[in-house]
Formats: sequence, structure tokens, C-alpha cells
Amino acid sequence: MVTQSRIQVGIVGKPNAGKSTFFAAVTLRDVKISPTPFTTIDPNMGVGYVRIDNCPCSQERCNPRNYIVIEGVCFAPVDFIDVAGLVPGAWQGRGLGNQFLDHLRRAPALIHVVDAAGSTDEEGRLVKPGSYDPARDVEFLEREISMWLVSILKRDWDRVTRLVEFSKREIAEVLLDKLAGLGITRGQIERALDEGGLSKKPPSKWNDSDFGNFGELIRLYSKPIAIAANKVDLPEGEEGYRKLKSLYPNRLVIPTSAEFELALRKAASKGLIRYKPGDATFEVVGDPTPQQKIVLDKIADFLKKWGSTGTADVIKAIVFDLLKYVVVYPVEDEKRLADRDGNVLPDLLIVPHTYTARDVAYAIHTELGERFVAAIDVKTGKKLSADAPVTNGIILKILAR
Ligand SMILES: Nc1nc2c(ncn2[C@@H]2O[C@H](COP(=O)(O)OP(=O)(O)OP(=O)(O)O)[C@@H](O)[C@H]2O)c(=O)[nH]1
Ligand SMILES: [Mg+2]
Repeated sequence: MVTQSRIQVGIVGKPNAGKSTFFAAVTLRDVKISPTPFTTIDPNMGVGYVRIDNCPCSQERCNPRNYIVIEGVCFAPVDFIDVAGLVPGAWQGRGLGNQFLDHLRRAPALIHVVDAAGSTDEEGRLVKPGSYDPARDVEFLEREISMWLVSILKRDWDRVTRLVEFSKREIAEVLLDKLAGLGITRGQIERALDEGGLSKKPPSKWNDSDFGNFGELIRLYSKPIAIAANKVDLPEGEEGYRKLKSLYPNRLVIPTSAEFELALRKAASKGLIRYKPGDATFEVVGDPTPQQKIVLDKIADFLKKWGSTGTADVIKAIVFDLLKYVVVYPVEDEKRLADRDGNVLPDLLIVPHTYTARDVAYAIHTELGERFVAAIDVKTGKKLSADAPVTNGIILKILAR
């Protein structure tokens, strides 16, 4: 059985943007949601899923163990963390400050839930929809995330200074020790030092703008952010979404209605409708009350217009576009695509696209990595050497000593 640790995704944004609604919609956890700022104080953690269309289980009868299959579509678990709202100046202690972001240390990517309808100001207070410019949230929130990284960097900076200037350790190495718990790599640190013009600058000479630049660069490389342009179900949401999309043409900006997704998932769990996350439609199978029928009709119109509620698209975009991960199906019996006990495609692994066949073996089990001889791409029958990269959707048999 594969025991690879799951991808963790942090949900961030200002208060009242819909973070907990998004979280509840993807994890079905019952959490506090309300139209007042700072509803969430302690973080919510839960498991949601990334949708994998065209997985082999659309044709095979799978016996999944570490993922699920609904109507031929695969869903792999992802951990989500919903934290308190950030306001401008959080890094200086405004609102609830930024210390709570420490819960996101392990997350390799973030979802920024933005109130695209402009119905809340920068502190999350309700305002007339359309009267607040959602682009301001993108600017301030990303700065707050950078400043959080800077605050971690600055903790015990004297030690960095001593190690680099007196013990002559390399700055990249010292910073790696300091930042490794954030999932930051040496390559990312070197790149940020280089681009910030800081590779040669003694740590004792770093000024606020050096810290700021470094924080900004390391955020870009280590905590990529997808933007969920939320509340597009409100009439003002569409314009806000279009504005964000045109301001940030090279970013992932995805229109969402977390509220509608939550309603659909709740209706599905009550047996009122047939629906799975990411679907473009749903089917009424139960007996909704007239009130429920009105809501469902409204959501059906929304889906016709937007194609989906967007939440599943955000998760897919994070895993496959932002993080560029790939899906691998390890099997032991290549004829039956099964494990030793005949379970068909029991496991699904989501790994970085830079992973080699041997890295996958290590991800399955350290011992398997150590005993790795070669791998077989089951669909093509081609043999892969240890250093061969894996491709998305590959079914892999590992040959070991
Ligand atoms: N119209 C609409 N309202 C939404 C949507 N998502 C959330 N809301 C509403 O926005 C309000 C705030 O939602 P929450 O999920 O509590 O927001 P939050 O970002 O977690 O807020 P804090 O915990 O205070 O930081 C609630 O009234 C939600 O019902 C959406 O997609 N559309
Ligand atoms: Mg909340």
C-alpha cells in the first residue's frame, strides 16, 4: 500500500471572502460560515479531492484503496487548511496578525479566495456589491504572504549573520536550514538571492527592502497562488472576475461560486440530486421542497452559464498547472493491472513532473526505491531506466531485486 504524504493546499484571503465556504464545499466538513469578518479563528483542516478526468477507471473496473471512483471519474485526496482572514498590515499585527499562517508552512500552493463581487471591503465588512475593487485584495494579500515569509526569515537573523560572516557558511545553505520547514528548496533560495542581488551581500547589511525583495521572490517560487474569483453568482461578480482576468492574464484566475458548490454537495449527500464535484450539470433524483427547487433552478442556470461551480477547476489547476504534478498508477501484475491480490489499479500517486521511475519507487516504499532495477510503462510495454521521467497517467510496474 502506498503511503505517500498527501498534497496540502492552504486557503487564504481577507475575512468574509468565502474561504470557509470553499473549504466546506470541498471537504464537506461542518465549519462556521457567516457574513461577519473573522468568523474563523482557529484553522480548519480536512480532506477534499482533486478530480482526475480520463483516469483508467473510466474503462476498467478499479478497486481503489487510496483514491475514490465515482461514475468512472477518479478523485484523489488532498488536504485543505482554511485559516483566519488576513487584512492589510497583518504583518504588523493588524486584525489577527499573520502568525496563524504558520499552519501553512507545509503547503506547496495556496488558493486565494477573492470576493470578486466586491461586496466586502479590505477588512471584510459588508459594502454595496460592486463598490470595492477586488484587484486591491490580490495586491495586498500577496504582500502579506511575502511579509509572513520575511517574518520567519528574520527570526534569529543574528544567527544567520554569525554563521555566514564568522563561520563562513554559504548563505544559501544557512537559509535552507532556516526555511526547509516551508518546503523551500535550495534552488529556489539561490534563485531568489541571485535575482534579489543578495548572493554576495553580507546578512548584517540586509535592509528592509532586501528582506522585502527576497520575501517576494521566495513567495513566487515556493507558494504559488491560484485566484478563486468567488461569489460570481452575484450579479456584480462577473464584472469583478473579468477585471481580475484582464489584470492578471498570466495568472490562474478561476470564477467560482463556493456557495453553490456547497449547496450542490449537501443536496447530493441528502440524496436529492446526483452530482459530483466538477460536473457541468446535476440530475434531480429525490423530492426537493418548493424552496429547494427554487435554489436548484438558480444553480442550474448558473451551471449553464459558467460550465461548473469552479471549485473543482481551482483544485485541478493547482495540482496540475501550478504545481505541474502528474498521476502515476503503480501495479504489480501488468496483465491484470493489479496488485498481488488482484485489486485492479489499487493506488494512485500524485508526484512532481520531475520525478523519475526510481523516485516513484521511493515514493511507494523506501525499500522498493533501494531495490529498484527498472520499470515498465505498462501501456506501451517500454522499459524505463531509473532516471527516466514519468509522464501523466502512466501505469507503472516496478522491477526490483
Ligand atoms: N453569493 C455568495 N456568497 C458567498 C459565496 N461564498 C461565500 N459566501 C458568503 O460569504 C460570507 C462569508 O463566508 P465565509 O466562508 O464565512 O468567509 P471566510 O472567508 O471564511 O470569512 P472569515 O472566516 O471571517 O475570514 C457568508 O455569508 C457566505 O455565505 C459565494 O460563492 N457566493
Ligand atoms: Mg472562515
